Amino acid sequence: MKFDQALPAQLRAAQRVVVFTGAGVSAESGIPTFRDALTGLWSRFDAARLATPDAFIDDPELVWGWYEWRRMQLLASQPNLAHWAIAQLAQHVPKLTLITQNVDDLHERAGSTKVLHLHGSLQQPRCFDCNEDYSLPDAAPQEPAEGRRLAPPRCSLCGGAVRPGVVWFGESLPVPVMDAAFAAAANCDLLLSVGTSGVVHPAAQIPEIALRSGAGVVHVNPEPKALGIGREWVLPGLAGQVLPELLREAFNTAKAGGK
Ligand code: BV8
Ligand code: ZN
Repeated sequence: MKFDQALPAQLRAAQRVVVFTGAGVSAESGIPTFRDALTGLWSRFDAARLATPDAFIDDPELVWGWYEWRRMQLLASQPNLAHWAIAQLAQHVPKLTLITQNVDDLHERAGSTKVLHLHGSLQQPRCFDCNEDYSLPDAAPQEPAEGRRLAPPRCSLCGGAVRPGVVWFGESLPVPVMDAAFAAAANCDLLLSVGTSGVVHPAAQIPEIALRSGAGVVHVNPEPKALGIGREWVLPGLAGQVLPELLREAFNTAKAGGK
């Protein structure tokens, strides 16, 4: 891919870089995105119905089974070249803040640290009633026998049902994480928005916050959508191809990470 020459220079000169990722950054690891028409969870399940507190109250076994199935998929997947490139970028810029909407741990497994998880994580289940943390067994969850149903474990403190440690629709994002993410977006020189459809709020406001504070924003997506405000670059393509190439152009890096 040929980049507009100003972009690698902008990345080299940037003092404070934010990388903001969505489900698309994990797509090349085999994790279906929410809205991908072919494989997206949205089409296979009614994710909007399952990713809510009411669905869990209604049918805890269906919801817990779905999340354990997703966690099992995650245990069987690896970070892809996009995750490795983002972890490598942190070595080349003075300050990098990584904000993700994803509930997987692929950024951490590629070496990124202090990841701001706006929508929580599959790795941190807790009691639905008293919020007591629950530590997951090391072994992969068994594929639920009849399709996706699985009884959630019970809380050791109060006996309540254990729920996934994610932010469901209608639930507030963790305020300290959201504040840190919004502040980083408002104070950066350059924001890379990677693999997000920009549909879910309030996370979707992050690229606009960066643009309105004078930062440049780079959209990396096979179907990129510019916001039409301020300095934007639109890089149509897969994150696992575009990001390593951008780093090579900007910092003359070798192929990042991976086996
Ligand atoms: C809240 C955890 C208030 C669960 C998730 C304002 C306007 C409109 C609606 C609202 C609004 N404010 C609030 C709402 C309601 C709602 C909302 O946004 N609804 C949407 C659907 C309209 N928001 C909420 O409910 C939020 N809470 O506002 O609470 C409040 C305040 C105080 C007190 C109480 C309440 C909570 C939202 C969090 C929901 N939880 N995840 C789970 O994972 O099961 S969101 C879920 O969607 C995932 O986290 C996912 O990451 C996220 C966003 O989607 P994307 O990441 O963008 O993924 P998507 O599939 O959409 O797109 C993938 C993209 O990748 C595509 O563009 C594709 O082209 C691209 N791609 C594909 N392959 C690649 C690629 N890109 C690069 N490389 C590739 N290889
Ligand atoms: Zn409890």
